[in-house]
Amino acid sequence: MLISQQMNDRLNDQINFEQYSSHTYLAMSAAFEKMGLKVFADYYRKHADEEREHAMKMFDYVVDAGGTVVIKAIDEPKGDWNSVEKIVQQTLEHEILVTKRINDLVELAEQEKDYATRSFLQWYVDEQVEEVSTAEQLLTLVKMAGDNILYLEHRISQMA
Ligand code: OFO
Repeated sequence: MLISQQMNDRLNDQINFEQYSSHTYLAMSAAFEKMGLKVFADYYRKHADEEREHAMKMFDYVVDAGGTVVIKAIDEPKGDWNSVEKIVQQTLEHEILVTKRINDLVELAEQEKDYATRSFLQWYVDEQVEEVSTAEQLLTLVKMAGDNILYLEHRISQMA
């Protein structure tokens, strides 16, 4: 096995967290469907699919590194599903949390001189820059739109 048992366990935790991210964005998508904001709903649904891809990319890496993938229960997403601004604010906070988790994994890889995992994780480091930036932009737009949230849907479709 190319990776330590500790790294294997932490990657399994992150696979679970990426799936939790997917679950969370799917819950948000459902909330937007309920509000009749179809473009927001589609955008979040696509984001949910991307999070599942992040989980599967890590799944494949653990397999390739000779580790063992362990699939665990996914927590139920929680949030205020009635407010567009609160959902987008939660998205930003979630992506900041994911960034911290990826950075912690990078730190462990460097401590263990595990350069294969360090290299693998760079994709996630770069992805998080984009995800945090997109969530920040979205939150700014939502705050500016105020009650005119429907006008934002066209802009969101361009960001997707
Ligand atoms: Fe997996 O990038 Fe967002 O959370």
